[in-house]
Amino acid sequence: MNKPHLIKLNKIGNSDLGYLVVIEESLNLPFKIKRNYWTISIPNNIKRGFHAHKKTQQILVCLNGEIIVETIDKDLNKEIFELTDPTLGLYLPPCVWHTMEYKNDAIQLVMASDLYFENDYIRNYEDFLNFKY
Ligand code: T46
Repeated sequence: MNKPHLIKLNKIGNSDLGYLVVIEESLNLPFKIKRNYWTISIPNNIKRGFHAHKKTQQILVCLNGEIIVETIDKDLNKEIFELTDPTLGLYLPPCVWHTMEYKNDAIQLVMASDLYFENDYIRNYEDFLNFKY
């Protein structure tokens, strides 16, 4: 599905010992991971993002706190995802304008299909609207 959507991740364990959450290519990941990154120490209510990617696909997981992700796809459909559950991954296909708002000591883990190339970013909204995918 080439739209932003939530993927339920496998949670293994029990309340006595705690849980382990798995994301694995053959099970629930629609691409091969080439890069992981995470954000830390983000002050409350800060918004980041404001860009789209030309090719990179990503899965975003909120490990702690809350992350409100606003997405706008190429058809200009807008969606809001309120991430508080670390067993959910938000799949972001290419060419989705996204903005993240961080709350309550949010920790974000991202798995990406490509290495970091600044050239893959569309950081200007007008350029996003004009980009031919
Ligand atoms: C995204 C959202 C969810 C690197 O040097 N290597 C990297 O792998 C990344 C991800 C970033 N950077 C540099 C580029 C900038 O100079 O780190 C700086 C901050 O990046 P940016 O302003 O793009 O950060 P966010 O939080 O707005 O966006 C990040 C990712 O960059 C982006 O791909 O989709 O998180």
